[in-house]
Amino acid sequence: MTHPTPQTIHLADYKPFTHLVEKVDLTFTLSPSATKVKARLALAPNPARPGRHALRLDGEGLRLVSCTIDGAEVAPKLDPTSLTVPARLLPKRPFILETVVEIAPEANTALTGLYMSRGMYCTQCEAEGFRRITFYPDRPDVMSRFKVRIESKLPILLSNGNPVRRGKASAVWSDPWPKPSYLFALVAGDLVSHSAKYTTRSGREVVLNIWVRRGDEDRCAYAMDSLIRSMRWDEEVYGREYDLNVFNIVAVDDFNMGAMENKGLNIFNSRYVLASPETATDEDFARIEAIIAHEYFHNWTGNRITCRDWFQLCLKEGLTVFRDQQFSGDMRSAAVRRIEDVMTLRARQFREDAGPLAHPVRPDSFVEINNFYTATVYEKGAEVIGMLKRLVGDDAYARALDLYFDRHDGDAATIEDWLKVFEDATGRDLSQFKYWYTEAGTPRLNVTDHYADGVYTLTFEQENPATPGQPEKHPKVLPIAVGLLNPNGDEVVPTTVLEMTKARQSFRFEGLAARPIPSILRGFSAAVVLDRDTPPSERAFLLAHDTDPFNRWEAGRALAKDVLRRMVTEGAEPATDWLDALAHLVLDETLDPAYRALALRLPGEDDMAQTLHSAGLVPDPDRIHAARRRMGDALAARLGPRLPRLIDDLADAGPFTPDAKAAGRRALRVAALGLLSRLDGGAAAEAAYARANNMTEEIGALSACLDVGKGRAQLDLFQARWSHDPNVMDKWFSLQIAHAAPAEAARITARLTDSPGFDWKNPNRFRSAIGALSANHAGFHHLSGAAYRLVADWLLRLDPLNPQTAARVSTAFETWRRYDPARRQLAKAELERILATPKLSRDLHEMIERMLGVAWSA
Ligand code: B3K
Ligand code: ZN
Repeated sequence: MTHPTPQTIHLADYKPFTHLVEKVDLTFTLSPSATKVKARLALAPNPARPGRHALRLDGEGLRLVSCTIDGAEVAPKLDPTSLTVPARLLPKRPFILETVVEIAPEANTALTGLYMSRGMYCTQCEAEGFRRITFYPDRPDVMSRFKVRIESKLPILLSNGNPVRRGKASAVWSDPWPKPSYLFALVAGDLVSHSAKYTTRSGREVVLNIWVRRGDEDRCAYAMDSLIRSMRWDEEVYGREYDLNVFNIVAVDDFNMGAMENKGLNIFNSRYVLASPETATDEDFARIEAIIAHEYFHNWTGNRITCRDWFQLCLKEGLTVFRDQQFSGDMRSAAVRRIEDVMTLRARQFREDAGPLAHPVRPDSFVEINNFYTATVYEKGAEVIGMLKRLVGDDAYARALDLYFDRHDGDAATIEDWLKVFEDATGRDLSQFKYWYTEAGTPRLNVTDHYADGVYTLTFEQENPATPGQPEKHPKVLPIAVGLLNPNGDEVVPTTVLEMTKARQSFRFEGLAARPIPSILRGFSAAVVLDRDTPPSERAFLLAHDTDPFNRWEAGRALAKDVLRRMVTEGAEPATDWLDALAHLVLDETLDPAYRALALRLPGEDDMAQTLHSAGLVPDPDRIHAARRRMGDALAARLGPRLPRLIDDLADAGPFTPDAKAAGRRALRVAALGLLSRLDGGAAAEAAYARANNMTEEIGALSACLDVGKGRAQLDLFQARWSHDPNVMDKWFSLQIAHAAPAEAARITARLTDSPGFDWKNPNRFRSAIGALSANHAGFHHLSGAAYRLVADWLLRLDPLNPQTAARVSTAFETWRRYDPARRQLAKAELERILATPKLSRDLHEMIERMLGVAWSA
C-alpha cells in the first residue's frame, strides 16, 4: 500500500500494450482468508507494438501459487506491483498464460479489489483494483471477453454478462462484450432480489434484479422504477438499447463511492438503492434516480465505448453526468435541476478550480488516478459537453452522438476521437474549444454595456486565471446565451447564443427603442464567473421579470450575495428591497414550490468565503456565519405572520409520493418551518417532528430544532427509532455536526466519533461525521484549530486501512490559503504533520503535497 517513491504517470508517455488478451477464463474458489483465483489468459503479440517484448502484468498483494505458459511451468520475475515474463520465454505466436494466486478478501479494508462486506463478497475494480485480484494488464485499453466460474456454497453467485450454468456450489457467467478489467465484477452472498422484466425497443427480454440483504427487499421499488425509466429514456433520447439478457444491481454497505457501472452487474452503495418514505428524504430519492440512471447510461458511454487511458476519464464521466442531468431534467423540473446542478458545480468544482488541486478536465499527469475522480472531471466535464451542444445546436449534437456510437462502439477512445466526431458532423474546427479540456481554472467574464441611438452593445472580456503548473492560458470559446428585456418586462430580443472566441469581444443589437435590460448567461450557458457591476434595481427587475427561469433565480441569488457581502464586510443590515423581493417570490402561488424553496436557500458560507477571497478580501468564517444567521432571522421576521399558513397549505394532501411535484411542496414547507422556528423558539418544529410521517419532514423538523439550540429529545427519539438502520443513522451523525455552533462543532464530532456506534471503517459512517465537520464552514475553520486537528487525526487513522476514502475526505483542507494568517498557520501545521507521518499511502501523500503546493519531482 505504501509507495516510498511514487511515480508520476504522463499522458504523453502512452503506448499500446505489448500483447492482446483474446480471451480470459477466471475461476474463483471463494474463502474469506484464502480465495484461490485461477486466470487463463489467451495472449498474442500486439501488432501495434512491433518487436519482441517481455510480458509485464500488474499485480498487487497477490500470493503467486503457479504460473505456466502453454502448460509448462515458468518462473516469472516478481516485484510488489508486477509479474514479468522475459521476452525470451515467450512464444512469438498466440499462447496461454495460466496463473494461480491466493488472496484474502476478509483482510481487504481498502475496499478495492475483492473484499467482504457483512458476510458478502464483492469487488470494486475501477480504476486499478483488478490487479489486486489477479495478474493482468490492468489498463482500460486492453479489452477482452471474460468467462467466470465461481465456486462457493453461498446461495447467490454473480458476475458480468449472462448466466451460463448454475451448479450446486458453483456458477458460470459469460460476458459476450469485450471489456477492460476495471469493469469486472463478482458478488457472492446470501441475498434476495427485487425483480422485474423489461422488453427493449427491439424486443429483447431482460430480467432486472436488485439484490439486497434479506429484509431490505421492500425498499427497492423506487430504484427499480428509476432503472426502467432510464432504460426507456436512453432508447428514446439517444437510441441506445441494453445488450444482455440480465441486468443485476447489488446493494452493499461498505463502498468507497456512490456506485459502479460494471458490465451487467452494477454495484451500489446501499444508500443509493434503498429507499422508503420512512427512511429516505426527497433528496435521497432524487439522488437514487440520478445515480441509477448514471450507472445504467455508462453501459454505452463508458462500457461499449471506454477510455483509452485514465487521462481520458472525462470521456465517459463528463458525458455520463451530462446524460444523467438531461434525464433528471426530463423526469423532474428542468429549471430546478439546472439550478441545483449549477449550485453543485459552484460549490464543488469552482472551489476546486480556484485552489491548489485545480487540474484540467483532462489532466496530463497523475500519481494516483483515484485522486482524479473529481468535480472537475465529472461536473465540469459535463458542463463542457453542455457548452459544445449549445454551440453546435441540438440537431448537430444528436448527429455527432450517432456518429460517435457508430464509429467507436467497441473502442477505447480519446478526447481527440470525441471532438473529431463533432468536427466531422458539423464541419467546425474545435481546436480552440479543446482548451476547455486541457486548461484548468474558471474563466472570469467581465461585461460592460453601452446604449446609443437604438444600438445596444455588450462588451465581454474574459480572463483565464493561472492555476498550478499552468501560468498562461488561451481565451476559451464561450457560448453566451443572452436575452434582452424592455423596461416593461417584455422580451425584445429572445435568447440568442453569442459565440465569444477572443479575449475581448463586442456584440451589437440594433433597432432598440429604449435601453434594454440584459439577461446574460441564460441557463448558465458557460462555466464562468460573471463579473458585472449590476445595480440592485436591475437584479430586482430580473428577479421579477426574467423569462429565463435560471436567470430569474440567479438574479435573486446575486442580490442575496450582494446583501450578505455588505453585511459581512460593512456590518450592514439586510436590505429591505431584497427582503421584499424575496418575500414576494416565495409567496407567489403561481410559481413552482420547488423553485420557491430554492430561492429561499441563502448563499452558503463557503461560497461567500470564496467570493470574498476572489475579490481580494480575507474571509472571516465567524462573521460570515453570524451575518448569514442574521439574514435568515430578518427573512423570518419579514415573512413572519405568513409562515404558519404557508406551512399548512403545503401539507401533503394524500399518501406520500416521491415525485418532483410533491417533493417541491415538502421542500418549501420544510424551508418555511426552518424560518418559523427562528420566531417561535422551535415550538412549531418540535410539533412537526412529532407529527412527521416521512423522512424529509422528520429531518426538516429536526434540523429546524437544532438550528435554534433545541432538538435534544428529538435526537434521542430518532436514535431509538433508527438504531438498527445504518443508512438512517448516518443522517443522525451528520445532522448534529452540520447544525452545531462553530465553537461546538469539533467537540460534538469528537464525542460522536468516540461513541460505540461510530463504525469508522465504514466509508458512509466516516463521511457522516468527518465529512460533515469539514462541511460546517465556521466549525471547521474555528480559530481554536480543534476541527483541523480532529480531521487530520482521523485521516491519519483511516489512511493505512482505506487510502481512497482518506484522500477524498482530505479535500476539506483545499481552501486553507483563503484565510487569515492564524488559521492558515493552524491548517498548514496539520497538513505538514500528516505529510511527515511515515508510510502514508500514495493517495493521501499526493493530495497533501498538492494542497501544500509541494510538487512531485516529475
Ligand atoms: N466509475 C465509478 C467511479 C469509480 C471511482 C474509482 N475511484 C462510478 C461512476 O462514476 O459511475
Ligand atoms: Zn460515472
